[in-house]
Amino acid sequence: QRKPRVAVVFGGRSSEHGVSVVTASAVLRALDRSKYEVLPIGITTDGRWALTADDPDRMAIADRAMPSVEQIAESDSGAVLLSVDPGSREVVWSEPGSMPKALGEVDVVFPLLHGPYGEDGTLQGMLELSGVPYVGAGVLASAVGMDKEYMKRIFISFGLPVGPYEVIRPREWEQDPAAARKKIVDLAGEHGWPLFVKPARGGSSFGISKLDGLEGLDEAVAEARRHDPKIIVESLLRGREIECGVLEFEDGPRASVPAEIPPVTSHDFYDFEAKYIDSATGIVPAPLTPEQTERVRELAVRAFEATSCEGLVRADFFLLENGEFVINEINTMPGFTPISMYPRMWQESGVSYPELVDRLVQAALRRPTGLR
Ligand code: G1L
Repeated sequence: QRKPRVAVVFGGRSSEHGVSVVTASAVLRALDRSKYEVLPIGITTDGRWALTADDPDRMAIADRAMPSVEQIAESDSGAVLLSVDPGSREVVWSEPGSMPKALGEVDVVFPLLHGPYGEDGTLQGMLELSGVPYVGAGVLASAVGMDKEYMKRIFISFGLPVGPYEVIRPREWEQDPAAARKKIVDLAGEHGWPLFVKPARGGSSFGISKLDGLEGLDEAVAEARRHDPKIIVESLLRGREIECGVLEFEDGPRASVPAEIPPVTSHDFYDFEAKYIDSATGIVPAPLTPEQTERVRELAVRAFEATSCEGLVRADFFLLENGEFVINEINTMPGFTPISMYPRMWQESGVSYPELVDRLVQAALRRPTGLR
C-alpha cells in the first residue's frame, strides 16, 4: 500500500516568510519518512509557487539571516495560482498562457503560512473545494481566528470570559465620528486608560496604538484603519499572561500544561531568534496552583470547541489580580518551531515534536472531505 503523501506548503507573501521556511524545515525533519512521502511546496515572496528541495538543512537560519523559498526552489512554476484537481487530488499549476502541469497526487496538505491567504481560511477554502484534507483549522475557525470581533462574540456566547472592548465599524467612523469617539471615551470612562486601538482583522502587531488619554485618538483610529476599516478598542488587562495548547487526539481535544509569558520590560534584550520564533521567554509549566491549572486547561478546550477548531489551537489568557482568567485570543497557526511555545508546552506534557507533527497529520487524514 502506498504511503500517504504530505504536501508541506510554506513561505508566501508575508513579512513572516522566513519564519515559515524555518518552521517548514523543522516539520520536514520531523515527518516520519517510513510512514509518509513528502512534497515540499514553497511560495516565493512575490507569490509564485515552486517545488523546493527536500533539504531541511538549507531551510534553517544561517549567519543570522532568514532563509527564503527563492534559495531552495528547484522548479519554479512561474504560476501565481496553484490548485488541486478534485477528481485526482493532483497538485496542478498553470503558468499564464500555457497548459496546466501536474505535480503529483497529494493525500494531505500541511499549511505553514502566515497572514492573509494562509491562515484566514482562504487557502483552507481552496483545499475544501479540492477535496484534499489539510492539517489544522477549517474555513470557519481560521476566519474567526483572524477577526478579533467575531472571536470575542463566540467566546461570549460560549460563556468564556473576555475583557472590555468596543468595535468601530467602517461606516460608523465615516458617517458619525463623534458617536464613534464617544464609544471609545465611554469605554475609558468605565474601565480606565490606557486603551489599545487595533485593526480588527490581521494577526500581526501592525497598526496598533496605545492611548493614555484623548490625545492622539483620531491618529490611532486612522492608523488602525489603514490596515483594516473595522477596528477594535480594548482595555488594558492587568495580570499574568498564560498560554495553553490544545491538540486533537483520537478521542477529542486535550489541553497541554500551561505556560507563562513573563512581562516585557522596555530595556529587555531580544535576540534574533526570540523575536522571530516566539521562543525562550516562556516558563513551562506556568507556576500556577493545581486549581488554576485545571481552570485554564478547561477554558482552552472550551475555546477550541466554541470556535470549532480542528487539529490544534493555542489559547492565550490573562490571569487577573482577582484570580479570574480572561481569554485574550486564540491562534490557529501558532509559532511552531521546536522551541516555540506551543510545541514546548506539548513537549512538557509528554508529546515530542515528531509525535505532535504525526498526530496533526493523522487528525487531518481522519477528517471527512466533501460535504460535511
Ligand atoms: F497546520 C498546523 F498545524 F495547524 C499549523 C500550521 C501553521 C500550525 C502552526 C502553523 N504556524 C505557522 O505556519 C507559522 C507561525 C510558522 C506561520 Cl509564519
